[in-house]
Amino acid sequence: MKEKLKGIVESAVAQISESDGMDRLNEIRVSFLGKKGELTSVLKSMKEVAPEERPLVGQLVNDARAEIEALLEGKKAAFAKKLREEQIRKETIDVTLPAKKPMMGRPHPNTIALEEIENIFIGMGYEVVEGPDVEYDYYNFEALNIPANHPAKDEQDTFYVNSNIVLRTQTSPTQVREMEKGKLPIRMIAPGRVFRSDEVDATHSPSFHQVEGLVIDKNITLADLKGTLAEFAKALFGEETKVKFRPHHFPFTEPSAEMDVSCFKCGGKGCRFCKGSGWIEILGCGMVHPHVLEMSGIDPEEYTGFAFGVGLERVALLKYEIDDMRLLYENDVRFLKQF
Ligand code: 2U9
Repeated sequence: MKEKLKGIVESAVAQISESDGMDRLNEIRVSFLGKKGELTSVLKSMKEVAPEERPLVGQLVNDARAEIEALLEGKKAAFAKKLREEQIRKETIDVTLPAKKPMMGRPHPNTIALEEIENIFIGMGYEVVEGPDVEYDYYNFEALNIPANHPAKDEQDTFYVNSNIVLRTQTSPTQVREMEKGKLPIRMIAPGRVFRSDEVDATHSPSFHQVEGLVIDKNITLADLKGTLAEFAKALFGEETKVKFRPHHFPFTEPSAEMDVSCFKCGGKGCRFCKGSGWIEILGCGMVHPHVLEMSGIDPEEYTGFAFGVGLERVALLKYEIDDMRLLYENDVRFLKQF
């Protein structure tokens, strides 16, 4: 029996040392220590052993089992170590390889256009003032001479929070708040988001941006308005840019006008870009209505002023030759990374 056990252990030692992986090791475990394994069958044949020898044989079988188990465990640990070493070798990072370039953010075309406009006016001594997006009806309409029955006040055009509060439809309320402070003269621009209940298409959006301007001082005339806006157009579209003013109507300015710039693509000859006319409409403007000055506590006999408003998206679309306003809001990286 002793010899038989010795033979079993030797065979186990040989097989374990030759094993090539965990699967083979498990097969060996089953074949020696499993229910039908070689060592188990020795225990089963105990009844053939003389009773006085059984404790000794039992001990020998246990020793053999312990030895085989220890060998199996040792080999298992060796395999695990080898596996881990291979994994570490595979996962080693070559720090000398060039790094993956991170995606860099860049200014949105609206932001580029806004900064350009702001810098032009800052250069002329204007202050940049911001105001709230949510406004009282008074500041958005009444103080700007827009009467209760004006179509702009219709719910189809304006988002109402309640009967008294709106999402501003223009940035003019910022100027009204500035006038109310009573610190004159005023030379300011008011950039910001505005809201109108419009359907989305290539040229409309329910939320867009404006830059409005306001100058109030003694002896401000239409000549100041024209000179200032002509300089603005040259700075924005190039020194050779010409401007022309067409009479218009706004409730808050009198007289009012729209300003066109000569087409910066064809120089005014007429092309696809300016739809053959040689001119491109760029902004609205006018002399501040005396009633608007009065309502904010400014004496129209002593002070006069001019104001203007330009759509920021319109400038961005023109300057960067973008043909659909929706591109400015979709934030598709493939579009944005071109600027
Ligand atoms: C005060 C008095 C007058 C601001 C003005 C315009 C003309 C104008 C449009 C440009 C394109 C709106 O975004 S747009 O559709 N704006 O044409 N805005 S004068 O006049 C003011 C503002 C404040 C106290």
